[in-house]
Amino acid sequence: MKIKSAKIYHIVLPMKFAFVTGFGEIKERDAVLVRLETSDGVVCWGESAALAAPLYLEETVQTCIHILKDFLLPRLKERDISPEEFAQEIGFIRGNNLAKHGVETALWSIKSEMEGKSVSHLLGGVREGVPVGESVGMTETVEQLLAIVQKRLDEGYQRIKLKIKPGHDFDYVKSVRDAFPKIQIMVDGNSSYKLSQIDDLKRLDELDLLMMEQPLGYDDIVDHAKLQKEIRTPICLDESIIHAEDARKAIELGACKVINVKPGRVGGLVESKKINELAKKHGIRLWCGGMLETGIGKAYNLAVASLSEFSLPADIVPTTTFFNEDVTVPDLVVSNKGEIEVPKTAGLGFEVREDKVQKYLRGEWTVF
Ligand code: OSB
Ligand code: MG
Repeated sequence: MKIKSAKIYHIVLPMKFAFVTGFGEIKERDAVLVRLETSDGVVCWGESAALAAPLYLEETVQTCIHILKDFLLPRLKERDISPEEFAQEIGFIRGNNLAKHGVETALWSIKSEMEGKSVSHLLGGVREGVPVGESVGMTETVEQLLAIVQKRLDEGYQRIKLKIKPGHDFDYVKSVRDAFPKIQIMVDGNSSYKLSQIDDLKRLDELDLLMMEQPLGYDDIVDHAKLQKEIRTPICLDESIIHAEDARKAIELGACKVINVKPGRVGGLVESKKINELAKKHGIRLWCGGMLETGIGKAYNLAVASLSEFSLPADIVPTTTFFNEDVTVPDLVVSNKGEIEVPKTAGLGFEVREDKVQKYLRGEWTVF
């Protein structure tokens, strides 16, 4: 097997509604897709889940395209290379984790097709179904919020994540807690607070929250450790964990009790697996986050979420929650147990509809 062609597609999927967070709004979802084809005619896809603007991580759609086109994909030409070898080989390239993930994921599909085993199986996944929750963006009114939460609970989601920011927290979250006294609720601050606002965060302790995700600086672990000493609610880190070494340091410092592993943010499945090992050793709980990926990115997220320490509900939702249409079929389904099935077949586990890629296309590049 040799890789004989590498292409990049930039697509834009319209969203059903704006997703409002502490870092800003997402009104339409850009996606950067990687398509590799081997000498045996196997076609595999990966996704770099960058946003259009550097609001959540510093990478953007354009930086991803640049790194993919000029640094990562040219290395694959006429090569027979495993995802593990690739991850090792590009270790010298600093940052740009979302771009790296786009290539590594496509290589996992190739490996999976070659060996006839699912990506979850290759990673050592232990779960057939992944418990899932839903991330609810900020709404203008409490009535709108309660209606969405009710709808999501009816759809079977196991926990509700509420986006918060200073001035838009306690009353907002309390209204959901009062309306639904028994459900699992967590909050995500997306780095919109400072330690000096600790009193606002302490107040949330009385709402019996499952966890509080990344309230402080996007590159901070020191202040999160100080905060964790002052609050009962477990802190979950998202933005500040960009590789396994960060996770080790955060755990040592007591900066979190939970980690949201987004395979893209940590630069791939190899790194996600390292965090799984670390969490097992230190008794930290994990769950798989999401970045409003297309079905391509979600398929790999499901494989990661099947690893042993990913016991908490994942932010993995059917496409129809946020979008009208996706580039993959069939859509994910939330079972009556509140779980989404992990793909069991070799490859991505979903069909990529190239006609849909064309329908939403903004740009395409043939690297070789
Ligand atoms: O902080 O978890 C986040 C989406 C884009 C960027 C950051 C975040 C999110 C989400 C979406 O919360 C969760 C999902 O993909 O379902
Ligand atoms: Mg988050």
